[in-house]
Order: sequence, then structure tokens, then C-alpha cells
Amino acid sequence: MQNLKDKKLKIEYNSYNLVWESETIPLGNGILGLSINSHSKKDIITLNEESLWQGGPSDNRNYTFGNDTTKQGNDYLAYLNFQKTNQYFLANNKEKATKYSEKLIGKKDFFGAYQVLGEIEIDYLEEHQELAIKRSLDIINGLYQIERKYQNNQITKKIFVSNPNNFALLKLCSINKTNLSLSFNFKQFRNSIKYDNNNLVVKGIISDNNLNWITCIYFKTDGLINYSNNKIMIANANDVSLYLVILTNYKNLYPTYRENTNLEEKAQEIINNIKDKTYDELYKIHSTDFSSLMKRIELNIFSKNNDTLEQSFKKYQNKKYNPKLESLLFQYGRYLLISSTRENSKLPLNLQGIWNNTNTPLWSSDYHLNINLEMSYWLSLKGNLFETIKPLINFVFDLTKPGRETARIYTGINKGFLINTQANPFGWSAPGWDFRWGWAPESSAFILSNLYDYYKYSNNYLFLKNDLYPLIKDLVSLYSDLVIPYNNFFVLSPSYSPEHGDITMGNTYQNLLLYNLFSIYLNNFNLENDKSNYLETLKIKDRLLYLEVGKNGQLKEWFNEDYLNKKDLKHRHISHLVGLYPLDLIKKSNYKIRKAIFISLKKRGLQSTGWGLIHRLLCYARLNKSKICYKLINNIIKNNTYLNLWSFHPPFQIDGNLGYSTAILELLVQDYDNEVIELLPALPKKWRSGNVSGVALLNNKTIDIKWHRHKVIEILLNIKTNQNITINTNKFKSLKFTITNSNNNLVNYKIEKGVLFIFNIEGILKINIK
Ligand code: FUC
Repeated sequence: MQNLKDKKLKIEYNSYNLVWESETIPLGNGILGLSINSHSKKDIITLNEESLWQGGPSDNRNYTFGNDTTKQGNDYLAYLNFQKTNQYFLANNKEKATKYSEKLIGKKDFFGAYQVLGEIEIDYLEEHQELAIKRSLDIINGLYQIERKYQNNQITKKIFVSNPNNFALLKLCSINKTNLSLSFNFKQFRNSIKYDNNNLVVKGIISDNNLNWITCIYFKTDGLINYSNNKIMIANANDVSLYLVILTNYKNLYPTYRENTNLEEKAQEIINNIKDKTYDELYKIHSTDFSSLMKRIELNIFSKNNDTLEQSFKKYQNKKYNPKLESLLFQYGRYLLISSTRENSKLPLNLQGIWNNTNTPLWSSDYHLNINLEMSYWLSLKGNLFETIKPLINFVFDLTKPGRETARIYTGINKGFLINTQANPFGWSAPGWDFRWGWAPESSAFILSNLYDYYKYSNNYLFLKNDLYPLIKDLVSLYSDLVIPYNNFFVLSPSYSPEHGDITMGNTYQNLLLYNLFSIYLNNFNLENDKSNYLETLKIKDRLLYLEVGKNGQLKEWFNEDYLNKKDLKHRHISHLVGLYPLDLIKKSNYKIRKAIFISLKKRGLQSTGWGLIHRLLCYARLNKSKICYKLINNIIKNNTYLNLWSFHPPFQIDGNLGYSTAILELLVQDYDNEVIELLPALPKKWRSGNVSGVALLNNKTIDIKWHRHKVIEILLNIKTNQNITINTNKFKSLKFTITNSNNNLVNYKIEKGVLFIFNIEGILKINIK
């Protein structure tokens, strides 16, 4: 198979990028984020650090993690309202039940918002007009390069953000020796700024919560350097490098979320460690790290198109669809994931990854758990980047502590943990400040599905046994106490189908998330010492499974839905379809429910927000509807993607990008149905020939697939733990094939009803099809 090693994947532009939202170029190391805009003779670099947030605890205020802790007598009022809601529901008094559920809200104070650290403005003090600009982002190595041409000079700037050394390097050089003159202007709200011996130190405090931050920049130049009026001026230089470090004293640890540390010492230590190294040495460390992750998956879709990105993007709007752009967007999603979340990030990526240019971003640029955060992290698994999910895992484990309080305060039960629609970096686990979007006690189960999937992909048994299983058990125990009988089912109540409503007892989305959690618990019951509650839990589990077809043939979103609700037919959320994706509950043989889901999907249409289209795309991929999938891809690129390839809602939301990349993999290979590998399950007609490699499958293995004229001609599996393999042969070019193992020996197999079985195998397995 082709090798990416020798190839570059570059996104190139020949124009300025003045608008942040749609044109900025993001770089990051999972902690520190830079976004760069170029104007004539000027670059503006927006600085972000993942933990720079307002809100949360502070010395002089009573931060309750959003919980409404008002008491009535000895009880929390929230709990009393919860009880009343359900008493009225059970007495069939919906009006009163609604009235009391509306009181189940959190307190808005101190939720906070993701902040911008500031901007660096770099002015190119050239006397002549700028003749041209060329910008290129090398997404394999995480390197951005800007070239500016003048009458008798050319200035090149290179930027990367290194994860191993946790700093950003900006290097500028001109071809005319000693001709470079620049000024650096620091636009930051700060408490102090000092310059000494090529070292600039800027310190600040977020006034709202006393979070401390520091920016240290070390300048290395062969020219003259001068500091005045908060500006650095460089003259007569050939070469200038900035080594930029940003730190905060945030720590993801309940309840204070602070670390006691000397930020300046820490920052200086980082700088001392790198300042004598050359650009080439530092770039090598960075690019080795970054590209080793990017190169894990390669995707080539054969296309004769040689347009630049700007050309293809324009033509795409005019329906000139182009697989090269479609596959570039796939790799760009992986680039964004690696840049915004890494094993050493303190926090998961937020709604905008780590990039933000306003102190009042929409939805605070927070962590939304009714699909957005989950969607963003699906790519970590199938996308073969397991280390990127670590910050999410740490975040969820910390959230269980305030989440237990939320469970106690709102439901009276001191078990498990409840988180709701949104969270911040400071343990905000309460419902939102309006029941109609904010109440979502099933979010705990939803986010644990990401963590359990990590186990299913990685086979990390110790993680399951020691960390995850106890959490699942505790949560199942809470939900077991909370569910109430309703018709023939068990439900949580009150419930609200995400942002769509209505206030009901249970709904499909919530029931399926709980059913999935209970199933995981029981499937791993061998980890249990005390097996006495098995049967009781099994009984609850069976009565959680709610999948019913309505009178329009649709999958019902609510228990009391007969006909499709006319009002919100095009709603962006398709929460009731979670059973199909991301949960693996609706298998291929479940024709009835798959048909109902298809009807529901068709009614919701092919226009929505960025992530809304992605969830549709993932579901259609599982239904093997390749034609509709391709229409959705076209709509996503035409209507919900900016020129910098950011996906938008609007505004920019990273879930659309990361979900897109996951969906592309879902079109190429699936194994959710009892681990039977299905090749090219929803391959668009236009993707006639190509190859993909390194896609992670369940049970610790990866797959490479090569196809020609829509038929598979070569498969390579890298199986890391001994197992049986089953592959559906319906997309094989022919049934004439050879199977070899790591030692190039022929491997035994059997074929039954179009499925290929290989038993007890480990290592490399290669299938060559004639
Ligand atoms: C969910 C969606 C919104 C938005 C927000 C961040 O609440 O319903 O459309 O994406 O998350």
C-alpha cells in the first residue's frame, strides 16, 4: 500500500486571511492554542490556553457547582420538587408535573466562560508594498508557513506548537541579510509586563476567579532588539525567533481546581531547557511527535483533480464535488483533534477545541454532554488516537465527585453521579438554568459510553476493572433506585428529549442510554464479587429497552407519540436514534427498527447545523445508504464549512469537524454488529478507487483496505491480541484470494453464508484478492 511518509499534506492559500471565525489558521499542542490571521504587512496571533476560564470557585464566593442548595426544613428544595414532579406524573397530572419539573434547574452564577489570553500583533516594517503572500499549513507535521514577497525581499515565517516541550516557536527570516525590521505589540489585559535580557514576562489574573496566568517569550535574534511602550522592536535582523510559553495555575481537581505552583519558575524552566537548541532541533522533536500520530491513518481516494484548496472550495459551492477536498477534510479533522487534545492536556477539548477570540463565546465554549462532547471524542477511537481521549477520561472521573452532590441534592440519593447538559472546568454538574435544555440526568450514562468504547477498542482490561467498572456499577445503582414503572417499561422521570422536549416520563434517548449502561454492567458481571443483585438488575435492564414504531412508520422519540410531531420535524437533534449510532444496539437483522429509523431520518431532512448533519451522516452510514451519505457530505462542505475548513453550527464548533472524520471512517468500514467486519458499507460512488490504512477496529486491531472500482482487492489486519476474525465478503472483488500471516504462511479459513472466518489469530493478516 502507498506510504504517506514521503508525501506532504498541505493546505495552501494565496491570500490574506482577515476574518478570524472563517479564515484563521489554528495550531495547538492540546494545551496552548494559536490562531493566526495575516493582513498586509501584519500578522495577528490570537493566544489561548485550554484552562483560561472565568467562573468556578473563588475565595470570596459560595460556588456550589451550579447546584441549587436552597433548603426547606432538612431537605433540599430541589429534591422536594423532584419528588412532587413524579407524584404528579404518576397521578396523571401533567400540568402540575410540568410546573414542578421547571423548578429543577441550576444556578447560573459562576458558570463562567472560556477566555482569550490576548493577541500578539507583528508588524512588518518594510518600506515597500507587499507583492504577494503564500500561506501553507502542513497538517502532517503541524507546521504553518507564511511567505511575504516584497520588491527586493522575501520574509518567511514558520510557526509550530510543540507538545513535548510545551511551547510555541515562531521563526522569521528574510532572504536579504540584516534587512528585517519588525515590531511585536502585546495586546493583553495584564497585571504586569517586564522585559529583561531578551525575556518578556507578562502576568495576569482572571479577575472573576483569581486564576493566574503567565506568558513568557524569549527572543532570539541576530539583529537589534529594543523594548519600549509594551512593544518589542527588532531592526537589522536576518533572523528572529520567539519561544512562547503560557501557563496557568489551573488543576483539574475538585473542589478548588487550583495548583500551588510558581508559574514564573516553571515557565523559565521550560525556556531554559529549549533556548539553546536550534530551530531544526526543536522542530524535529515537534514534527516527530506530531507526525507519528497523523501518519497512523492514511486515506487516498483516487482523483485527477489538481486544484488548489481555494479553487476546489469555490467550485464545490457550484456542485463540482471533489474527493480530494473530501479526504483532506478528513485528515484536517484528525489534525484538529491532535492539536486540541493530548494525553497531557489538563482538560478535554471544548466546543471550539482550544481556539477562541472572544471572552463571551457562544455557550461559553463549554463542554456540552447531550451530544457535542461525545461526538468530538468518537474520533479518538476509530481514528486510532487513543491517547487523545485521556483528558476526557480524567475530566469525567473528576466530575463524578461534584456529580455525586448533584445526585444527592436533586434526587435525594447519595450514589453514583449526575451530570447534566453542560459542564465547565470547575465541576459544574448541576442542571442548566432552564429545565427545557438544562435537565439531562442521562448525560452520565452517555459520556460513560465513550469511556467504555475506549475499553472495547483498546482492550485495556485494568482500566475497565480498576477504574471504569466501579463507576458504572455505582451509576447503575443510582439509576436502579431512580427508575419508576411506566406502562410496561421503566423510565427516569422527568425527562426531556435533548432541546426538543417535551417534558415527559422517559423518552427513547434516555431509555436507550440507560439500557446500554445496564447492559455493559451485566456483560461484565464477572468482575463482581457480590452477585446477588444480578436478576433484579436484569429485570430493570430488559424493561428499559424502548424502541417503538409510530403511526407514520417512524421510530418514536417519546412514549406518547403516535404520529410525527408536525412542529419540529427538522429539529437538529436526532437523539432518539442513538441506538443506531453511537450505541451499537440496532443490529443488521433488526429490519423493523432500521426501517423506522430510516423514515425518521428522512423526515428530519438533509439540512441542519454542522454536528446535526454529522449525526445524520453516521446513521445513514450504518443504514448503508451511500447515496444519501454523499449528499450529506456535499451539504456539509457547501453549507457548514468555512474556508479554513472549520465546521460551523454557526458559530465554529469543532464537533462537526471531528465527527466528520469519524463518519468518513464509518463509510469505509464497520464492525458494530458482533464484530463482523463490513468493508466499504457506504462507499460513495464517486470514491471509485482508493485505500485507507490504520483504522482502529474493536478488540485492539487495525485495518488497511485497498479498493478498485468499488471492490476490495487487498486487506491487511494488524491484530494485537489473539482472537477470531469474521469478515463479510460481499465487497470482495472475487472469491479468489489468499490469506497469509506475519510469517508469510498461508492461513486456514472457512466461508459460510458470505462470511469469512479465521480462528485464533494474532499479528499481521493479509488478504489478497484477485
Ligand atoms: C447543543 C445544541 C446546540 C449547540 C450546543 C452547543 O445544545 O443543541 O445546537 O450545538 O449544544
